[in-house]
Amino acid sequence: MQDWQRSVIYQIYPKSFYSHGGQATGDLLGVVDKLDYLHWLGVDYLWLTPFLRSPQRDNGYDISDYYAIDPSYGTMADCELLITEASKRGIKLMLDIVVNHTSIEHPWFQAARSSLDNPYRDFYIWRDQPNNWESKFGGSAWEYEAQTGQYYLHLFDHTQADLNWDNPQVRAEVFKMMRFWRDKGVGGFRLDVINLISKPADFPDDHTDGRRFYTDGPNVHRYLQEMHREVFEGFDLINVGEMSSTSLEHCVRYSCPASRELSMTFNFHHLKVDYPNLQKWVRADFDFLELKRILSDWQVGMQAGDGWNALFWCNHDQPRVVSRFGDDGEYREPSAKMLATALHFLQGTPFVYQGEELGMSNPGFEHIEQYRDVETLNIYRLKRNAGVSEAEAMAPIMQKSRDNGRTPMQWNAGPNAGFSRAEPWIGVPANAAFINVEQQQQDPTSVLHYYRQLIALRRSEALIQDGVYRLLLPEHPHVWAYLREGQGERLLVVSHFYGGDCEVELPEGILTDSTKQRWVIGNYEAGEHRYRRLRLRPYESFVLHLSD
Ligand code: TEU
Repeated sequence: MQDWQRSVIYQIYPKSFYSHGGQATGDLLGVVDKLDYLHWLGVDYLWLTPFLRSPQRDNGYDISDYYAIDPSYGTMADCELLITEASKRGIKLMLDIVVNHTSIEHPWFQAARSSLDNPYRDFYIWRDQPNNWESKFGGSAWEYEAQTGQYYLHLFDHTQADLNWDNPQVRAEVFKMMRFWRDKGVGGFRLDVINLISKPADFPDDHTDGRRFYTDGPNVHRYLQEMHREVFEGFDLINVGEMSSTSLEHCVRYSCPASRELSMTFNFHHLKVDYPNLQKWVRADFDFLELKRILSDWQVGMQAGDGWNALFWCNHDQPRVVSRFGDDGEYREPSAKMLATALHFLQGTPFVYQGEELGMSNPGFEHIEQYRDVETLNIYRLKRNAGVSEAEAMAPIMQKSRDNGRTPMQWNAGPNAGFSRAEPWIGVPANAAFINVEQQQQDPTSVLHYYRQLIALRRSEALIQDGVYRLLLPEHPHVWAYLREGQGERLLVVSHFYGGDCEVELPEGILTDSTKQRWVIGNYEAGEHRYRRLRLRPYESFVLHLSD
């Protein structure tokens, strides 16, 4: 195991983290202000979502200058200060690299769109006729450019034009830019939708939205190996690829050390268990057995192939996990802790998304005017134009909008949750009055203290890194139980995913009279478990270290 494999990464959405300048949006100096908090929490890396120059149509995932800080976030000097101050506390910064596409305001696109023979024309993907692929944000994936009479590809918003990675000049520019940031002292990169960069040459029509043709596309592994040689080789960097609609086989290839591509991969299969027939914009309960099956398959498959998982419940594109797979009412605290336990004992690198460590919940915004996200607004407009009623359009948005995870970090019970002196760019949930950092730091039984313990355990319990994963009771409809096994010892992790009481019977041989037990962590009081038959309370979760 390498040292980084014991680390925990904290994700910051700077727009909603902390405003040093007292603005509507957060800034880089705001992150500097909170470094002592992050150090106290114990995290090793900070992944900041994009803060480079951008028209902010997709909150920074639409970059118009890879070498400049967006003025709303501060200056290059602020960024350098952040890197230095973080490093004094043993924390490294991970930069979010968005190179599947640029903003259409990027000078490359501005040049490209100006004429058919401009040298930058081939930096993007142009066709005389569009195929029938759909944008991930709704509508066609092609936009017509009247000036040159062709369509350009955009897998996301029409202001995010896809780069043409088959052009060696594009790759050279991307690698040059990454070396620039590497040399500034960042500790790694998070690569946005990096498995979508290689498109098939013939752009075939599809009977669905087209993703099967460009996901894990024809040259993607070759391009990532090239990136590894050109940027990572010989440097102490960790790199996580965001893999959209990917497969286990590809993720093993992206992340196993022998491939020389990336350190680890994010995938989203476990976060589609509330998408009936893969449809996001339908309100639905989650399928617990499917959740357990998917996470288990990935544990087993990545272990077998020497791959490495990025582990996460939350990010800036997802609703809050306590509202999603837990209970954000009566059992908010135990369910937030249970979900954390279930995830943090898996093999891989856990990511904690700002506010998750407090058990922050979805804000429950009922009106479209409260939403800011381009995807949400696009979907709302498409649905309403198609005649869907207001109530029907809003129901899935309230459950699934990306804005659920983008409300300001709740620092204290004061005005604007202590996020800024000014009114924030997006609403603050009313529960900031009792769910906030200040209150939870003072309470040793809080969700926050629990996360702090989990983060520390990753360094002290070796089995978390290399124990062999074994799923127990695969068919149990309410409990996820697993082992992480080593020589003569194992961790037993039991998590009850529902309110109410429940009984489970562990398979024979796991808890015997001669088994030595050590309590590791749990969300109710510490205790021994002498019997195979367990009675679990609402959302109860615990971990025991067992040895022969
Ligand atoms: O997201 C990629 C992605 O596919 C999603 O998780 C996306 O939000 C979802 O499909 C929408 O239903 C990344 C970024 O994390 C996201 O914020 C950006 O909007 C997107 O890429 C485009 O850069």
